[in-house]
Amino acid sequence: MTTTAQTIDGKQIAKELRSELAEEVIEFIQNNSVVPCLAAVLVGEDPASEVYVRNKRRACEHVGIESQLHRLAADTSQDDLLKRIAKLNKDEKVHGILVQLPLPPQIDSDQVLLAISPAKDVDAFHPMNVGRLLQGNPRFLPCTPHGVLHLLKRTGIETAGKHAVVVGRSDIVGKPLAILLSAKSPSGNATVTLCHSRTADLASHTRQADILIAAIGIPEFITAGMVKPGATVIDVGVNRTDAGLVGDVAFDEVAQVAGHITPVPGGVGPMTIAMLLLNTLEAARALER
Ligand code: L34
Repeated sequence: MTTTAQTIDGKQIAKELRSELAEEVIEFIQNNSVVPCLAAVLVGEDPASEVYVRNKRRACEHVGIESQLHRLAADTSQDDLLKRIAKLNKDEKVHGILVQLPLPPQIDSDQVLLAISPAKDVDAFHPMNVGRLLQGNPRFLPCTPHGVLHLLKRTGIETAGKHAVVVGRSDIVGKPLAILLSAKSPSGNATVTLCHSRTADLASHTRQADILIAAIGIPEFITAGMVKPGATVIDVGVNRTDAGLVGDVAFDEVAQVAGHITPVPGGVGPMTIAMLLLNTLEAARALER
């Protein structure tokens, strides 16, 4: 017997979120006579980063958030990048700062993320914001993990008491998602298994998942045999291949087994961007208070 999973439409959910945010932005501007402003810093010309930053700026425009693009050459020195960040930290017009990753090899990313004012750190990558998240008192939720939680919520998928299996332990997705899903909070309370490249017998873990999160960056890595029938499968992968953009999940076959599944594109990606807008508005609210 084959079933077909319900596709979770991240593009549509992000759109709904943006129209809610647009109203909140109008209200914010009326109350504060200030327009929320995001400064995006793009170093070099990574083609994927170009696309993501363009999508982020377009989304800002849609909801009435101002955006600045700070373009720096691929051979920019660490010092020059840190100087630019220091300037943005001081600029009262700027509420959110985003330094698009990955950065070129001559740059020490940890030092860069450490230099961003935590109050403007709308990615929530600064160690202080990571620490607050770990301790259950987040200032901002990191955009991609928050986007995933929001997709689950809007789809009516309960996390409490469920077994969530996260595949991938990156600082920007897997690690924070594992923390959020296991947190004592309405979007958490799941039992979490965090798997990675050194996990033995990975499929034995993924097959236990009520909620399976694929965030390893390997095209179509999760196959039908790794999925429990009826599971919710969230695909965080955005892999650029000769065949185009593909996720970490073999969509067609997994959709025959899963209960719910996110597509790539049109799943988690648009949600990441919607959450960035939310964080920028939150940053503006906190800074203008
Ligand atoms: N600092 N660096 C920083 N913050 C982030 O939150 C990110 N990330 C990741 C890469 N580096 C970062 C993103 O923004 C990944 N990411 C991201 C953002 C948007 C999309 C995908 C990844 C996105 O818009 N995805 C579309 C397809 C776009 C395309 O055609 O490539 C989608 O529908 O999935």
